[in-house]
Amino acid sequence: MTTRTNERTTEQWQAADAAHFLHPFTDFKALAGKGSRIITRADNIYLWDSEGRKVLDAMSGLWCVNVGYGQQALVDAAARQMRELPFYNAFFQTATPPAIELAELLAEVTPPQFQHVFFSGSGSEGNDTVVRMVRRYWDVLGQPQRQVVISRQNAYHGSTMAGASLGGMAGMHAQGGLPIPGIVHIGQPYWWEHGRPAGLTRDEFGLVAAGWLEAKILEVGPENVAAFIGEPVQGAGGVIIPPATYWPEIQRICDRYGVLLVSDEVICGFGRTGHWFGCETFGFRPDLMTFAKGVTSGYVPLGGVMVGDRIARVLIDEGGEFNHGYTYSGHPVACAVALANIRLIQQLGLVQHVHDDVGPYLAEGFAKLRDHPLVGDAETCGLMGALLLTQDKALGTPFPEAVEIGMVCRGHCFREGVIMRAVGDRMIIAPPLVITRAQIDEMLALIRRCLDLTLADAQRQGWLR
Ligand code: PXG
Repeated sequence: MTTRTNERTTEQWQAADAAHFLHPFTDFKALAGKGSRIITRADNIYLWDSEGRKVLDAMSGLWCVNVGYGQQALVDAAARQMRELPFYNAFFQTATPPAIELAELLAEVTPPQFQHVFFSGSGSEGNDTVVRMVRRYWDVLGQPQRQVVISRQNAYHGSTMAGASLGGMAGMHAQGGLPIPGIVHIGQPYWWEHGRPAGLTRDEFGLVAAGWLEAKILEVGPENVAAFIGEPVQGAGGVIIPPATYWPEIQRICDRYGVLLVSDEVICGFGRTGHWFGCETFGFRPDLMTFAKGVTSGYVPLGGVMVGDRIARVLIDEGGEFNHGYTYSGHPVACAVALANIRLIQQLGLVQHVHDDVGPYLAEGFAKLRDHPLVGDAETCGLMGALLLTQDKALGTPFPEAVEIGMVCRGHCFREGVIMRAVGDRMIIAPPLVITRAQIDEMLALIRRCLDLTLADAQRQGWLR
């Protein structure tokens, strides 16, 4: 196979990278001093870097390569569509076959209230569409003052102005004068942060955390609240899996005040949690669903919003022109790849594979990591998992922030050939859905080895209690 690996040396790639490429969420100067790792090819659940080192990708790229790397059906779909019709827009009363067929297939695989889709190029753009759409909905219904969208601290909804505002990342809000007006936040349903210190069981805490939504609706005034948005499981926030009581109570509160419910399924969608969509795993019925990532398994960019009947009927029957859209809304190549990807998920039975086989198998393996001296908690939902690293396992004491224990562990992962993300003191994974039991064993052995190396560092540095 010809690859780009040998076109330049690693040093040459790194020098050109440092000279010209500003990476997302990166300290530019620090990276330029250190040099990027250059990833040159991939197959199945493995990556190779420019030094020829093999790495097990336990993060599916960036939570997106659900069908794994190297799927020929997706490559063929892109090549065929590029030859036949690489681009045409959907603005001026036109459409292309792949976009129509994908809309039809999405209506089939999503929950029954979804019969319509609005396409974007990414998850961030999808969430911008959500804000425009919920405000438009209330406007058409003669309640233009219903503008406020309620979100949560430590949520991630993207990096555009609306996406970053909806998100609850303090570091993002600190740059660029965010959030924009009309977006407010409540606490996250993270038991370790709020529930455990208050002496609540997880299920008790789920109801308390959902109650924060009701309190915020009453504070803002129900007549001013357009929607509530949340990720079924917070991904970038550190795989925060809410108590089972949380989402049904959120649903009840939204219903009570007529507030629209938006599920951001950018990470949880397309099989990640063991159902097609996270809202099915947690038992709620959203009015809108944002998607991206897994819709194409990341092979090409595509995002969008599934529009539930409650909203679609108003916008279609009474809305007139909706002044919103992107050049790449319904991009034919992206839609062709998404079609091939979703059909492959169906053919391989990947949702069932996660639900019945590798999801429970990962849960079992993760539970065994609880015996490790550094691991205070180990949780999974489908093929998402998080290990909480604690200083004192018995007491669940966190490490002081200055220790940056997650970054220490991530460094070991990098060197040992497994990609995990560190979010504070949570080590998280979301491997491709095609992963096998044997590969889960391989991944867990690598993770345990990295935990051991981190423990040795902690003992040497006197970080343990
Ligand atoms: N919603 C959710 C729930 C996401 O996870 C977006 C929206 C934005 O999608 P786009 O396609 O605009 O990036 C995301 C993206 C991380 C990380 O560090 C997570 C994301 C993006 C970048 C980094 O875990 N999720």
